[in-house]
Amino acid sequence: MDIASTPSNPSGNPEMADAAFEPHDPATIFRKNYTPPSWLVPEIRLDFDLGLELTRCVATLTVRRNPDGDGDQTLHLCGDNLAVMRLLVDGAEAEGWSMSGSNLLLPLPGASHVVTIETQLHPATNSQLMGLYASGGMLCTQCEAEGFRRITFFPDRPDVLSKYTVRMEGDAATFPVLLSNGNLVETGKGEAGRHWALWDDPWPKPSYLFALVAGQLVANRDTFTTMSGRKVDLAVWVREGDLERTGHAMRSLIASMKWDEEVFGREYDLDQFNIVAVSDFNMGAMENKGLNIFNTRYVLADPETATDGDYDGVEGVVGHEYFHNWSGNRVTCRDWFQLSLKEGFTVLRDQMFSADMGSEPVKRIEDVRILRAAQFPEDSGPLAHPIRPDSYQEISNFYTATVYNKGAEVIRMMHTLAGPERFRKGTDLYFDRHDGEAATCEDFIRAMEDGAGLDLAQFRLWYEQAGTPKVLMRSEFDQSKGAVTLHFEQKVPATPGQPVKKPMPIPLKVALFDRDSARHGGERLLVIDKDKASFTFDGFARPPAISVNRGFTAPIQLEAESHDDDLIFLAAHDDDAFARYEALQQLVTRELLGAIEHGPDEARRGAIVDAVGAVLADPGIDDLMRGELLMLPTITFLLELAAPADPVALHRTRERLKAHIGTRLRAPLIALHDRASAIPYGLDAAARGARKVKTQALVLLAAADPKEAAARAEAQYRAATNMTDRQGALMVLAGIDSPARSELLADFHARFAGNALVIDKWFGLQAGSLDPKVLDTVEALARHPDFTIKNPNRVRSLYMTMAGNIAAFHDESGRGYRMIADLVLALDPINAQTAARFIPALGRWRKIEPGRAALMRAELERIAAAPDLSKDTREQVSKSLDG
Ligand code: B3K
Ligand code: ZN
Repeated sequence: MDIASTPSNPSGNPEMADAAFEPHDPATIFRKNYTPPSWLVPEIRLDFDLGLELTRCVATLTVRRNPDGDGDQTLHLCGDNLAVMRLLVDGAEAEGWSMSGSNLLLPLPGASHVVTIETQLHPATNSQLMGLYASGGMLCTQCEAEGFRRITFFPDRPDVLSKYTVRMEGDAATFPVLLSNGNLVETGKGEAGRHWALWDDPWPKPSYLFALVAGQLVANRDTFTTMSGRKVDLAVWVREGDLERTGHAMRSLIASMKWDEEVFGREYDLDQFNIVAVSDFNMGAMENKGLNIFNTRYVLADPETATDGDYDGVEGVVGHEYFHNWSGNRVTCRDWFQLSLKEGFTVLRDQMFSADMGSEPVKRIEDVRILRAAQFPEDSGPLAHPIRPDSYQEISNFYTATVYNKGAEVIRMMHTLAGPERFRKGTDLYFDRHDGEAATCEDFIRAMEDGAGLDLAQFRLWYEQAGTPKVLMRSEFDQSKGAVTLHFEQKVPATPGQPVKKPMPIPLKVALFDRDSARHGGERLLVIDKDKASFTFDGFARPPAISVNRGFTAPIQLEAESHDDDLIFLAAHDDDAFARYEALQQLVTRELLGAIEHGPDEARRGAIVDAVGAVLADPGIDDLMRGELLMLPTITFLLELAAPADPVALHRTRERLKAHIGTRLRAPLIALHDRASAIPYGLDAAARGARKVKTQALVLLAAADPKEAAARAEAQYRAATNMTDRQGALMVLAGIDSPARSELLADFHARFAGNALVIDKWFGLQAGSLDPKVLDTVEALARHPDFTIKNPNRVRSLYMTMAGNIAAFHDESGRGYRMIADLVLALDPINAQTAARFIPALGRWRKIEPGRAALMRAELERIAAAPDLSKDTREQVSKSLDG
């Protein structure tokens, strides 16, 4: 049977869908089954005797029966990979306790007790990087979501909030710096070269926000005085030698603290704020209270080793983690189904922050590009889930683009509906009402209703329903009345477990342009809240050009019945920068999807060349925006519209269009490259924009004339004073067969030997290249002495980059799929969280033509057949096969 034409989701078979989502599988946890904890832990003291090989932990829990609980006399303590070394209740040997799987059950007679638990940890062999682990000779922790249970037995759920006191003791030479959450209270010297530190965090917090760091670190220190006059000591801790690369992170932190005061009225609440950079880390960073732990990638930056994109990443992630201090820490989540409460909201906050720090329209375009490339495919695939999921097997699999980025879009729609002032009233009320609590998405919605004065009854569907709504729009012009009517129709697609959907409220900003004056009579906000809706506007002598979803007010797929002329007009004249970008993207999308079916449309290609030519020539467009306008839509986005399709054919069609543009616009592209190359390095928008267009020009020129572009890229590389220019040049060169390619790749490696983040780039440049031999290269790189499967950054730089390289991953032989499956099987026992992140690439098989889809499925089945798969990978694989 044609595999790609089997039902792509349970909509074809609702009975099966129901069966799959009922609570038969004991491993599945359901949102509807939430019950409050039976026991609370108002206070916990942790005493650590630190060692890389062996750390001893004594946890002293003050436990109290929860008056709102179910009265269960047994204290349920989660554990993972832990043995009980000692267990006391109120100072005496505990009795009657038992293990249930890896969890500890302790019956307690009274209403409050003190429970003491001793555990032993082995940080050096903790390759999962969850709980307490060793990284480069230091000790650090990662507890979200369920890592604290790898440190001690505890009710490891976000609605149990405790005040933490932490005492750490260890060898002073191995661990000169001892950090934990809150404020440092006391330090002292022990015997035999040991020392200790006592930390106290006055703010009750869930266990996922606990953190500890011990090691040889140096700090970039500064201070920040909050709006009420509290002086906060700031420190960014890194390994010696990295100190000079911490300035941008510190500046970003100070800017974030100030911005959150000004825009959201949020003030910091401790005397200290510490950031620590760690090179072995499963994700970007972690918002532990007062002690953020970061992947080095989002801390270290200097012009020589970090690109402008890296600088933006540091600023955005530093902001994101800092903003969690309120949206996540002061108000936390009741359970993990509410994850988007903190993540969606915090992503929106970091997006607004970055927009304010740089260019608002450019930031919006970047955010929408990420949404379309990462979230839309997720929402239309087997792993689709609402921003507030109903069930999960492994919560680590739900740190997704849906929960984060679509979650941000949903709150952004509230912002659009309310306007900035009323939105702020809503957030103020939310923070006031729920400060110190573990809240739900419903709490947030209610605060928005009460504070911002919105009616969100139907809007709640955005939290419940998965799937990207499709909105069809056509217009009708009545000459006699001079009126135009816009007809909208919305369809929310079926997704696994949700075969039938209800219409949602979709806010669309719209403007109607008079074609002669290129003006419109004001932007309007339309809300489409039924299956079908029509809106009439009069006062038009002839049909206006219609600009819809300006600023991308709703996260939808819009299919507008429009002529190329409309898009050409809007690409040239729309006064909303996003809409202008969007019109050009749509024109290109139309051309690419048409070309794959029946060859290029000469008239449309001509119009695209003219539009791009205008973008190159227009002095009213700044270079940062120009760089965006020069990028063609991604293949992942096109696959959403064309599926099931041959991705390599799409890729080639896209390359041909790039070549066509590069050929026709050779002279202005060369002029642009020359102009931009003359602008000296700086971090200002003009200089950054120049670097952006420099590489975009090279990309188009390389598609047209690789030989000529190789010479230009080589010159750019050799003249480079910074990583943006160097990486851009090498990125282009890596796809062109020329003697300079190997020479400069070798130069790059030698120049940055020992700098892990730059060596990651070196792997990525090769794994992402347009070179037809890229799979041979990846295989060879996996044997390179610098490659290690134990470091997530390195694994991602080689394999995630390859999985995103369309021509390589979708190689007709299936070799790309096989390499990813081999990686998953090798990585799963070492680092399950990182391994599971590779499954969605193979899980997209339904979007791919039948031949390749069968090969992708076969690899998923090979993974599924492996014994002892982690819960993480097992959930993703089985859903990808069945969902
Ligand atoms: N809250 C963390 C993510 C933790 C992921 C655990 N698997 C980072 C962030 O979103 O800020
Ligand atoms: Zn976050």
